Amino acid sequence: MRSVTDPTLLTRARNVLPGGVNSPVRAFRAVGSNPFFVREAHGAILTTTDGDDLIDFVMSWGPLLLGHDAPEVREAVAAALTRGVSYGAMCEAEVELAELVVELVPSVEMVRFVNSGTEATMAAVRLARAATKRDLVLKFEGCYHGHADSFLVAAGSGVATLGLPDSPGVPADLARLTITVPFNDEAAVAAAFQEHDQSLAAVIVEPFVGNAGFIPPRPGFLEALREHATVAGTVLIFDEVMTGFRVHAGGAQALTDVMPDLTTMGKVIGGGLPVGAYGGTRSMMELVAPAGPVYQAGTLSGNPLAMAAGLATLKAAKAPGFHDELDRRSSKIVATLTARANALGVPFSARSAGGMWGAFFHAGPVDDFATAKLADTEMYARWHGAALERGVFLAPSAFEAAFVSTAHDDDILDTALEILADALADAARA
Ligand code: KE4
Repeated sequence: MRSVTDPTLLTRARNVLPGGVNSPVRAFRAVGSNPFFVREAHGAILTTTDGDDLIDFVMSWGPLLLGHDAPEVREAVAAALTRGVSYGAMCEAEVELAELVVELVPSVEMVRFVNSGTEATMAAVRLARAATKRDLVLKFEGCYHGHADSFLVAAGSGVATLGLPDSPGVPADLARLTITVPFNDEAAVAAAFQEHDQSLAAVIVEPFVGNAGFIPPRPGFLEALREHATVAGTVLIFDEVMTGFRVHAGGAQALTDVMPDLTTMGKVIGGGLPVGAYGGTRSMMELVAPAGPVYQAGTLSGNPLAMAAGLATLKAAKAPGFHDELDRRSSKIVATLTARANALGVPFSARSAGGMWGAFFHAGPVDDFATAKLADTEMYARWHGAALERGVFLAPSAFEAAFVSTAHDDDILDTALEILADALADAARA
C-alpha cells in the first residue's frame, strides 16, 4: 500500500496552518484524501517525504514549463543569489524580463511586475476602472482570477472545488459590481453588454479556461468579446496567468490572434518563483503610478531571484518548435486516455492546448461551467486516488487543468499513460 501522507507532519501542519495548507486546493478535500508532503522534485518527478516518486502533472499549477529543478533556472537563480536576494531598487534583470515579455506577447507594449497572479488581476481591473471611469466588471462562471474580492463571484478553481461561489467576507456592494455569464455563451455576453453597455469597465476572461477543468473557447467566442468590448469602450482583459507562455510563446492571444487591451500574467513568467505581471498598450500602462495616477506597488516586485528564474524560463520557451513539442505531448495524453475510456465505456472528454490539458468524466463537449459541474467528480476522485497509488499525481480537484513540461519525455509519458489507463479501469470498476 503506497503511503503518500506523512501523518505526523500533517498533524503539525493542521495545528498551525488553516486546513494544514497554504492554498486550499492542496488539501485534497475535493478528492477525499489527505495531502502528501514533498521532499524534493526534479524534472517531471516529485519525491514525497515517504520517499515515493510521483510523475507530476500539476507542476506547481503551471509555472514549471521546463520541469522541476530545471538546470537553466537553477543556475540562473544560483548566480543571482551571489548578488543578494532583494534590493528595493531597480536592477537590470527587471528591464530585461520586461523587454522579453514585450517581445513575446503581441498586445503588450509595457508591463508592470507584481508578485502573484492575484495582484496582477487586481491591478488590471483597477486600471480598467480608472481608464474608463466605470465600475462594473464582467467575468465568466467558473473562471478564476485569483482571490481578490471582486473575483470571488462564481469563481472556479479552489472556490468551485470548495463550493464557495461567493466567499464570506466579500461585501455585497462589491460583489454587485461583478457580473457573471456563462463562458462560451455569445448570446449571454451580448445581453450583458445590452443591459450594462456604458457601465462596463472591463471584461476579464481566461481565454482558455483552466480553473473549471480545461475548457477551450468555441470558435468566434473570443472574437465576439473583442468586438463587444471595442464597441462599448470596455477594457478586454485576457487573464493569461495560466495560458501565458504555455499554450504558445505569446500566450492565447498569439494562438487565437485576438488582441486584448490588458493581459495579466503569472506562473510561467516567474519560472516557479513568485512573479505576476500586467501589461498592455503604452497609453493604458502609462496611467499606472508613478507615470500616472493609478496606484499599485509592491515590496518584492521585480525581485532579482524571481526575475532570473523567469528570464531563464522564457528564453528557453522562445526556441523554435518549443510549444509544438509541448502540444504533441499533451495531444498524446488526450488521445491515449480517450481511447482507453472509450474502450471501457466510460463517459470521458479530454482536450488540450500547448502544454495544458484536461479531462472530464462526461461525454462532452464540456463548453461551460454548468456542464463541467455535471461531470462525475466521484469518478474523478477515484481516478485521482488510483493514479496516486501507482505513482502519478493529477490535480486533486476535477476543476483544474493538467500541465506538461519539457521534462515529460516520451518514456515518462508512456509510463504515466499506462498507470493512468490502469487507474481508469480501477475507477470504472468501483
Ligand atoms: P495566484 O495569485 O495564485 O498566483 O494567481 C491567481 C490566478 C489568476 N488567474 C488564473 C487564470 C489562475 O489560474 C490563477 C491561479 N491558479 C490556481 C490554479 N487553478 C492556483 C493554485 C492555487 O490556488 O493553489
